[in-house]
Amino acid sequence: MLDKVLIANRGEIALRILRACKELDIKTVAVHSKIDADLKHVKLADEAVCIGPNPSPQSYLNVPAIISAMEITGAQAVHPGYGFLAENADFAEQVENSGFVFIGPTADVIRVMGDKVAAIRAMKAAGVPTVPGSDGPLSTDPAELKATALRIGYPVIIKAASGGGGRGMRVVESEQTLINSVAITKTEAAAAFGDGTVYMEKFLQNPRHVEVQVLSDGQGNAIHLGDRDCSLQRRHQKVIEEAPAPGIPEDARQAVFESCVNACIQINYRGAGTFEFLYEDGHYYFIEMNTRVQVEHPVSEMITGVDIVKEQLLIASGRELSFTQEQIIFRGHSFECRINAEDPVTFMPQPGTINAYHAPGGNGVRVDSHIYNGYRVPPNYDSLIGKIITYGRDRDSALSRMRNALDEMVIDGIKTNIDLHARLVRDEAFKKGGVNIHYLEKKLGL
Ligand code: MV4
Repeated sequence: MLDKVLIANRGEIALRILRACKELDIKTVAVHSKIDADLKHVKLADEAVCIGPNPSPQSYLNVPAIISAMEITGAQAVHPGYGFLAENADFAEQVENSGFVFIGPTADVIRVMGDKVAAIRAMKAAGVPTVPGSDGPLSTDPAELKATALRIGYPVIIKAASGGGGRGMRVVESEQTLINSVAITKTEAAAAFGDGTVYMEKFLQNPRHVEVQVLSDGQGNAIHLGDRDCSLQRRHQKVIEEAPAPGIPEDARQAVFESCVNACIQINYRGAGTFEFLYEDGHYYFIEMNTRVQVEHPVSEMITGVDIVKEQLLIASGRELSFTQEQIIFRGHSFECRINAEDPVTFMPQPGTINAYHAPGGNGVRVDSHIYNGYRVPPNYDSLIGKIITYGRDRDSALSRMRNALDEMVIDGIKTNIDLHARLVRDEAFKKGGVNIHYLEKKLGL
């Protein structure tokens, strides 16, 4: 078993990782920027090291400082959380080359998944359903581009191979704008990612975002923890997630779960991972794989009873998976509302001091948050300050617990999106389930 883990993150996920380490009797090292010295997990960790000034490039993205902190404290492994260095293959490689354990997949698997063209190729080869597309990088030959788009059928979408998460994409409605759109997307991708490689897919007009959580030990064992629906989003920022994804025929779900598990075994995947799909008209289309723990992992934990972060630590310790697929029992329904420190009208981040905080509670209510009375939300990082997660034996009871939890929660001193959530959980279409990725932006009039 690992004996000391360095947590290379901040906020609620750093606290989540600290709690999992403590349950497993693993010692913890918190690393933090100057302004983050008062973070809850920093206070609770066995050791804490300030790794640099507030801007994340100089602290949470500062690879030499993090590896030095591992050396100084004698940590054996690093948990990257999400964001920051979590999907940086070069970081994973440097960690391993320095003789430490990166809690996640191998650097080469992270690299493959970071290249969307390579990721789609690998998944298609492993039997995961993909979007009809160019099946590789686009050439610059106009005739070839036109032929590819005609074969796929308009509208098509041009995506940057190094993009992902909504960055570096352009929809093309007809041949008229095709050549120009490819050229612009290539130029933008080269500037943004240092890689102008682009590919083409059929553009799906009204899909849902459905993702599959997997755990794989890199020793030939892989399981899935079912799916999550993350369609309720604004500008590629998820707002509410739920598990399981509602209203999908059971045979189609089970088939896609099986394809994800098979793919994990085929690529010898190690750790927790997420297969992202677009789901439209009864069909799944793989778009990306995330090689990290995700913000919304708790909803999968609630319906399976599996502690995903603990499993990450056990896998990194060299253990085989604690569960077989047959031992995973799916039960009930779970929602997660992401609580952000943001202006309710402009959605701009709203840093400031929390002068009163009352967390909701009761049966089936979980709050993952690092905030406390007097905590100052710094202006330097993401505006996520916590998550309310509810569980119920069915979707309606999980949702009614969420309505109560949102009404109970008080955060004074800063603006938050709690009122937006309170409205969304009362929205008739949302209550029915299965809204698509455009629903929230349309509702907000964007
Ligand atoms: C798409 C798509 C429609 N068709 N690909 C956006 C984020 C990135 N992960 C992929 N994205 C999309 N890819 C095809 N072929 C629509 C989106 C998309 C989207 C996807 C998931 C969640 C929210 C979204 C919002 C806008 C567009």
